[in-house]
Amino acid sequence: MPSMRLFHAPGSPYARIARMAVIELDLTDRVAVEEATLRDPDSVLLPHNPVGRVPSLLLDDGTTITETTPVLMMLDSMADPAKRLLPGPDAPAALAAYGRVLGMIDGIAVWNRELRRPAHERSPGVIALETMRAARVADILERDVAAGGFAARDAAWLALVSCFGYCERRHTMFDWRQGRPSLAALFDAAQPRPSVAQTLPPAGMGSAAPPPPAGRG
Ligand SMILES: N[C@@H](CCC(=O)N[C@@H](CS)C(=O)NCC(=O)O)C(=O)O
Repeated sequence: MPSMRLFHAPGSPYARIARMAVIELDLTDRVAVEEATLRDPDSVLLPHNPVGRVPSLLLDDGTTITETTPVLMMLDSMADPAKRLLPGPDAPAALAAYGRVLGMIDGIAVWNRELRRPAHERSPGVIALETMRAARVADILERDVAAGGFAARDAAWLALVSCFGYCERRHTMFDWRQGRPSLAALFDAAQPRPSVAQTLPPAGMGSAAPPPPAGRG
């Protein structure tokens, strides 16, 4: 019986990184992955984590770790050292790649949240800023992947696959594949891997979700 609980929401790109990590690190028999509702006063998560965000990892001594990177640190510490996902300061390029993708997810999350507001509450300024940020970072990621980056299956790779998996299914407004063939190829090649295939987010983001472009989804 798993003694730890990883709370997640199926659509969360952050929680997906942690869910993928549990599979990549062979921790499925030690960590139970449980769905939690978000922004819900009755959520199973709140008694353990007042922040109320996923991923959250509840340890067997009652400690709850919140935020993706600390959760990954804990999961890494439980795994075979040869499989560890988080780069250390001795690998600054890998650390930079991981941070860059996390920053991209933050921007996409803000953009997506803005689109889910009623039309009269949306900020065109925020949408314009996040649209530009996402395109700018994705262009650099395309360059990085074309130059051989993201070849290792580390935390940056998990974050990259989760980020664009979110765009692909829940933020279809962003046509991230356009002009980014290396990124698209890396993403497509990742799909059969069990950690990816078993954690696909549901399609759609609610009533404001634009339909995916023809031929996708
Ligand atoms: N900085 C956090 C972000 C996590 C996050 O924002 N998760 C979202 C789901 S994508 C959440 O739990 N939202 C619930 C809320 O904001 O109340 C991390 O790295 O884990």
